Amino acid sequence: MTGELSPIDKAKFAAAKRSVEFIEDGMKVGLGTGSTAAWMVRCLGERVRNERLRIKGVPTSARTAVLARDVGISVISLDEAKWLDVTIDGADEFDGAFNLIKGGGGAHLQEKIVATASDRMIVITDASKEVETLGAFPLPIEVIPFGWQTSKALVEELLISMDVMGRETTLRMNGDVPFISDEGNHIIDLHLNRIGNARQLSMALNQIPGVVENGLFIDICDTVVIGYGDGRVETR
Ligand code: ABF
Repeated sequence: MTGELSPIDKAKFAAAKRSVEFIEDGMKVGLGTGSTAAWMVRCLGERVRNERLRIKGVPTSARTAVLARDVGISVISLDEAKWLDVTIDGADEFDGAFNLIKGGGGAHLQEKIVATASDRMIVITDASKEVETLGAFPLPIEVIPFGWQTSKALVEELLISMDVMGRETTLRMNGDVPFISDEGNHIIDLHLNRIGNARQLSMALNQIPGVVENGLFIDICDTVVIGYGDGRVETR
């Protein structure tokens, strides 16, 4: 399944492989998005095929849904599942309290809905994503296309009023056109450098008209599985 992998991919694979050991027969599982989560879906598919596990997967993006079906995982919607035993997903940054920045792949809206509807959330990651304070990775916010420039201006005003260090905001592009999420929205990336009070910022951002969801996951993740380039894995 792995062929010749770079150290970073070996680390992601190691974390992904370990994380699927948490899955038991009959579970309903949230399936994350991104390259680490894609390894997890492949590893889980292997267990489903080899052990005939009867699990149901709820994907957090169209691309994860395609991969999950390809590897033999039975896919249902969140509304069919209603509540999940566990969600396993990647992240862009995590801190010592397991708060996260997600959304570098533009899927944080579905990812947050699915993770929040789960008994537990396991994050799978390589060690480079651990930070003292969140914010070096640009914080994505998903905004509806209608009036997005007004929403962006309101976000900039908020950043000034909250005295956040970095205040640059950029519309995420896909080549020459704005990136469009699975929900048909745009993404604005906030280049903040350091987020002093992530909980407060998350709540304030979601109050702005047009903002659908931001990429801060506060008190949602309870377990982090960290992979290393030499194949070691640490679970916290
Ligand atoms: C998803 O994939 C995102 O929320 C996060 O942005 C990204 C992590 O990417 P990767 O696993 O490819 O490093 O989990």
